[in-house]
Amino acid sequence: TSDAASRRSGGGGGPPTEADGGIHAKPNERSITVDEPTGGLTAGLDPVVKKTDGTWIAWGDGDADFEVTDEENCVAVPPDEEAYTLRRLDLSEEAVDSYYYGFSNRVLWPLCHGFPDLIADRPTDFDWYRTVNEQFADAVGDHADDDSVIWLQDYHLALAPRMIRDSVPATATVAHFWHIPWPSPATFRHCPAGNRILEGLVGNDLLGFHVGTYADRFLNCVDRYLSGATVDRARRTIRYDGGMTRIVATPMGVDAAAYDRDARSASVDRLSSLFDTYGIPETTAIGLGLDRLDYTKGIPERLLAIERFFEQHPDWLGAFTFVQKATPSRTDIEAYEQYGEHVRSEVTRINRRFETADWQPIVYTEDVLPREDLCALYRHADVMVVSPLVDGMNLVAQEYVAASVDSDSALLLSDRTGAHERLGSHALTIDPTDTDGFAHQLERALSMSQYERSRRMNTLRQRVFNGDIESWMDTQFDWIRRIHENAHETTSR
Ligand code: GDG
Repeated sequence: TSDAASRRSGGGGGPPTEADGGIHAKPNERSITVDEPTGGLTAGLDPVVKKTDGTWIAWGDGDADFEVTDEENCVAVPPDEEAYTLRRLDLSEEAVDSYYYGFSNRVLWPLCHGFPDLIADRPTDFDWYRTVNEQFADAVGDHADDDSVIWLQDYHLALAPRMIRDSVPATATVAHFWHIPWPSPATFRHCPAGNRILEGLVGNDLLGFHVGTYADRFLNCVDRYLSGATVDRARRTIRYDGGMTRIVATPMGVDAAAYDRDARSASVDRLSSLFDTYGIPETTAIGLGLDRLDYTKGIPERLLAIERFFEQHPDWLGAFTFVQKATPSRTDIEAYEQYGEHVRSEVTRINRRFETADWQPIVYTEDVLPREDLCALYRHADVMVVSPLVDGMNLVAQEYVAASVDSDSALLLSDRTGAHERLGSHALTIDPTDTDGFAHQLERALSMSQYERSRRMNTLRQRVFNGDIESWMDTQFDWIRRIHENAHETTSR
């Protein structure tokens, strides 16, 4: 980790709600317990912030279920280590509806994932988005000094960087990581208040994306839509209003060593009881899907491919079971509610078509699995199917590889994920909308020789271990350190 700054403040837009997963501090007698997060952002960042001894600022819905330790609504977490300070911004129901379920997830999420038809721009949502970004900027101001590094996360905070930049000392560094894709200029055109979003983001000293394509699309959007900005594509820098923003592509990894360790210690008993609970016959080959119920994740397309696979290869009936774990998410938004209904009805339809008295082709659950069970399933699954229509990175693919300690399984990976840039050449690539090609790759994965499976998996494992969460964090903080030192040198001259 970096020692660039003596004090770090993180701005986390990711909400600590059940929907996306998060850090839940709960009363347990007089102590606090911290649940495992189930959203990619929080799952990835929790270990990072633990190492920085900083302040994590995140919003809550005003229903804090833990006692705050001071007037700034701060609490030390995790309680046994006190590794960082969590500061909660309590938002009203109306603010949550407009800021989170509104502009963040009815506008920016569909826009950035290339679903402009799903954009629903309700009248006051942008105003609330701006107000909550201001609240974050103010809270950062309470903790920042001239040596601070402020690290913002994700699309919930696009306006805050400029607000922070204008209010903290010039030597403080403002960095941001955008966890989802960035759209092409043709799609970005649909963004309400698009100018304000771009202007907000170029308030950062550093802006990171998972892959070069998103970084380049951002530069193209700024070049096209933000007048007064000077874009240097070769250096990936933007000059605007006297400041400079560096754009970088730094793919996020997972805590590979921890998944490896937990998969090795996953007991056979644990797996058996999991199979018992869900009625999975122990003798069948297992396929696994693990996603939030989100229209970007390609779950219905996956189910169609599984149906096609059984149609074309009836010898696998009763010999292959697909386990789909789906986490309901953002259910206040109609598109998500409808998506969930569609997925459930497709599972029922396909099961009715093929099931027998003692076997179901698709075992579907929305239960949150404890990490031990997740690692046991990752290790045991013969094929992991990661088939989003578009996904910024996708951590599940990398977790699966890290947990595949026996190197005897295969990964089917959509070419529309950030993860594909790193893992594509040794995973089995799929176009999620090509049902026949998808079904073919599934059959190929299941009938592949042990030699080829382990050759591919060993290479995947090397890549995931080499680009783990720690190396992602080191790369981010190397950039931050450079920018931070440069700012200090410039002001002391
Ligand atoms: C966003 C971007 C990007 C899921 N179910 C359970 C569980 N999980 C954990 C997984 C994984 C995480 O949730 C999901 O992460 P993803 O990366 O797959 O997806 P998003 O939530 O969409 O994340 C994505 C990410 O941010 C990081 O930048 O990769 O592109 O969309 O960690 O393991 N964990 C447990 N039980 C479950 O039932 N314990």
